[in-house]
Amino acid sequence: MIIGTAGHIDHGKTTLIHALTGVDTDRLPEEKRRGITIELGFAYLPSSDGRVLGFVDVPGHEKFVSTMTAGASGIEQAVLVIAADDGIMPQTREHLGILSFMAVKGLTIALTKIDRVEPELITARCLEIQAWLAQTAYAKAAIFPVAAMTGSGIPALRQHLLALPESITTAASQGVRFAFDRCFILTGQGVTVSGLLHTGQLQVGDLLKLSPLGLTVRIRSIHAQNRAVQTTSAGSRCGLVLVGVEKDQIERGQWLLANHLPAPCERFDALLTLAQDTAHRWREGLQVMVHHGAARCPARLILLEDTAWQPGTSGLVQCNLSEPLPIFWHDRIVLRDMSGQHTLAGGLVLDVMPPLRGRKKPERQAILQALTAAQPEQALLQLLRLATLPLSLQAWALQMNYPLAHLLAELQAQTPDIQIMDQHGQAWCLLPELAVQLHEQLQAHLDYFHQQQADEPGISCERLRRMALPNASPDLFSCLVEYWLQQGILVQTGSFLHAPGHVLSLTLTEQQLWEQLLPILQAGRFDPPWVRELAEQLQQPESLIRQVLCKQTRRGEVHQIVHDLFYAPIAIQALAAIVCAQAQPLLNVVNFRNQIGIGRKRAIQILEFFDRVGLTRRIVGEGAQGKRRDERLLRNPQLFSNN
Ligand SMILES: Nc1nc2c(ncn2[C@@H]2O[C@H](COP(=O)(O)OP(=O)(O)OP(=O)(O)O)[C@@H](O)[C@H]2O)c(=O)[nH]1
Ligand SMILES: [Mg+2]
Repeated sequence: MIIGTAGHIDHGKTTLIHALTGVDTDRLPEEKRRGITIELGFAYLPSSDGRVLGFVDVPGHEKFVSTMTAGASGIEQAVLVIAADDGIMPQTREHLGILSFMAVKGLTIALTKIDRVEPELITARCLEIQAWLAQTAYAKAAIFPVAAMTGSGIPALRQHLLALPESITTAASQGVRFAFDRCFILTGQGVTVSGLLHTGQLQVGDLLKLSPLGLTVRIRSIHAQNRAVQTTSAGSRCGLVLVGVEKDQIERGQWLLANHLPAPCERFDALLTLAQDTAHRWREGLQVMVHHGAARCPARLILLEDTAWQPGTSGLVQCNLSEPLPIFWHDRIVLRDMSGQHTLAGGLVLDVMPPLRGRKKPERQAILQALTAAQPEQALLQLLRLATLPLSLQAWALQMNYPLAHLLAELQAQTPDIQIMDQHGQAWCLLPELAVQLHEQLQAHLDYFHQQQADEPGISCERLRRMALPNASPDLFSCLVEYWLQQGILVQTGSFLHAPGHVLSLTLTEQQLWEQLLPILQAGRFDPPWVRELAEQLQQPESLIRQVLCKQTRRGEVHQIVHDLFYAPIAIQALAAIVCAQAQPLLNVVNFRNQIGIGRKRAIQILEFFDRVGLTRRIVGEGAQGKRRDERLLRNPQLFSNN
């Protein structure tokens, strides 16, 4: 377990860590000369049961609050150091605020330098500290009066820290997120970074993504507490020697991420809690410095709520970062002013893919409120209750950094009637109420369409989407169509979608004529007669022949190649099979014509028909030796295979 420190300058953090562990964490010459901590320091305390406590020493100087913030990121427990002679000072307050913004769970108070004050003052300080803590989230924090120089009180504090319980998390099953605060060249080894593994498990040889750069790096070796190890898991601090990156490409504040995790984001919505003592005026467009892990980035704020924005209150905002950061759902951020003098607020990240439109609408605020739920499945369940469209579980699993299977299992355990539509691993999910509502919506639009266009056999998928559910993405809609087809709510004939009861029927005369036409077209195979020839052969008006064939085209019974030229399905299937066999993956027009044995002009007309319906796509351009290229690429080989 890692324990952070906090506290005003010179209150004795470094001396206390030395007394607890025997390690002097102020190792830089400048730190020695000035007698203050500038960079983060680390020390380890092994316990008799084999566990190791890691301490992060942070600077107390007001100029280095951002370094302290980096040190407080991702830790569970902290020791707030308060010198008995000084008492509560400005950075005591500011650091405690940062610990609570970072959601550090447990706090212990070390009242140091008690050798410098009278015993009455120690009691008075304890009372003073208790009264102050009572107004914060750490009212129950234990206070240990100590003198680091003499060792008085140190054993009791050490024992208390070693006995702190480690919380049980699911972090090990999540994707790797490793934040580093130091990078250097380790002699004889190479580029090395050291930091905290927030989630996941690391193993020598793993390939990770360096974020936000996007480079892939390999872990050559892992070093924890001065020895090489093969693996390490969430919650531990370690050093990693990397392959595949130069020293000048890495800097403190970057992350190493599991390869499947999403790209960094530039915009996110968050719930802010304003610092107790901030006098800042909160307004739309306010520029602030966002601290995330060991990274800092300027951002512009959009206030999503009409609240008072008073000290200590909370409100929803959108942060627009000047550079992308690898932020995830429920990450903690700290907001400071641009000059780096004041801590303004802390934030809980709610959505790293906020919609561009309607960001201040009440519906959106309800969604963000739902996303404040502590557990991912609780948040998703509430989102499902608010949803007007199926939810992409895949997208949420990524921004929450939870395994999809884990989320799915939790959701199904809580709501057994949840419906999952799985297409290409997308896993869209919805509650039965929404399924009914979407079905009604679909039916109303289909009924209206069939009423208005009684002569049409149905509607294309894209047109139906724009009509019935314009807010659904084409991917989601095609998944819904699949689902409705399976349920028999919707029927597909050729490329047309229609209501189950809808049939475009022929009159008796038309039906009789069709029964004569089909065998002629089938016999014509790759070169069937034109409408004019059919009219002559059957002694019928051309207009009637055309009318029947057009109607049957719409019903998917025959295919129209060009005006007045129709092919029987059997011929089209045979032609499509030739196309599929020849396209490797490109199809050459000349070869196609030679094989079917008809004129070049007709061969092209047939291929243009296949382009139109989506079997092939035409590719024109400059070929080898300056020859003009005219070829086809196969797009959807299944199109005519099961008709
Ligand atoms: N008498 C006495 N002096 C102490 C005690 N703890 C620390 N000091 C002295 O206080 C001074 C500051 O101690 P540090 O441990 O460097 O304080 P710090 O909190 O780490 O300071 P920064 O890192 O700069 O914020 C040093 O001169 C220490 O010797 C203590 O318990 N008793
Ligand atoms: Mg120090």
